[in-house]
Amino acid sequence: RMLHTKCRSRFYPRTDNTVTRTEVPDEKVPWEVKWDRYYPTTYTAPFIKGQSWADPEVTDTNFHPKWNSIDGNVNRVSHMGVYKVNPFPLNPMGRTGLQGRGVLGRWGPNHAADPIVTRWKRSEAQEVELNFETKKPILQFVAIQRRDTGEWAIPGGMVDPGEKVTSTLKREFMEEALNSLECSESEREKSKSMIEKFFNDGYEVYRGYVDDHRNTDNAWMETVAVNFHDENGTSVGAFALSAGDDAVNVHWMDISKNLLLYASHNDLIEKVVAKHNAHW
Ligand code: RP5
Ligand code: MG
Ligand code: MG
Repeated sequence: RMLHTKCRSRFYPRTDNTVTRTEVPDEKVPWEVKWDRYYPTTYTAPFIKGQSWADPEVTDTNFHPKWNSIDGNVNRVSHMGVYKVNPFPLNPMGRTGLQGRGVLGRWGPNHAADPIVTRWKRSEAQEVELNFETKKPILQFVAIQRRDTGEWAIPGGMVDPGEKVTSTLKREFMEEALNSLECSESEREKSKSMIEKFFNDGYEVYRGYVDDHRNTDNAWMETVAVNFHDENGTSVGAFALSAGDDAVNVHWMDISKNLLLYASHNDLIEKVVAKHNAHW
């Protein structure tokens, strides 16, 4: 089992380094390993209080969540199997050094979707480029630079209550990589009809836990990552990209093992590379 690391960094995000995680050594990550004096700080960001996308406190007498279930519009089922609740949901990948929800809205799993849009890297003469050493074709994916951390990432986002993952994939790609929230009506129609067609043919590469720096002992990110590949580069591969919403930049990024992406996005990209037998 992979050990999460990004959610064991010293400072919790968006707290001006005022919220510190308890240092969790690798061997103490699993809950099964006894740690009697494990008393991490509890932190829930003040700005999530009362938000429509956020849960109330577990102690709120009006809050009756159905853990490990589809709870009305909210999916509280984990892709990782049944999680423990005592009385807070317990991170299935182990200790993170922080209790509470941090900046995450939901107790337990917070579901996201990641569209991994790929094409082959081509020369000006439109020939697929091979890597000099591996002699394998170079794959490119649509990467966005996140406003929050400045890191490059897959243009993913949270599944809205009641939303289908297939819709989240399209919506987030359109918002973050095609700037659908700010472009003209006619541009939006154009990209929408292209995306509707192109996103029909997806290949699911992963569903499960994400090692996200926002994770805590009681709230964590999970995703469904789907690859949409433009083999000839004539569909989305020929489309003008434009960063929007939480993205400050967007471009077709060459894929190799040297990538340093947000959260565990490197691992997701590696799965896509394996599927296409591309350069890594
Ligand atoms: C990651 O955070 C997921 O893999 C997804 O890419 C992203 C969703 O969160 P936001 O982009 O909405 O912040 O864990
Ligand atoms: Mg988004
Ligand atoms: Mg996003």
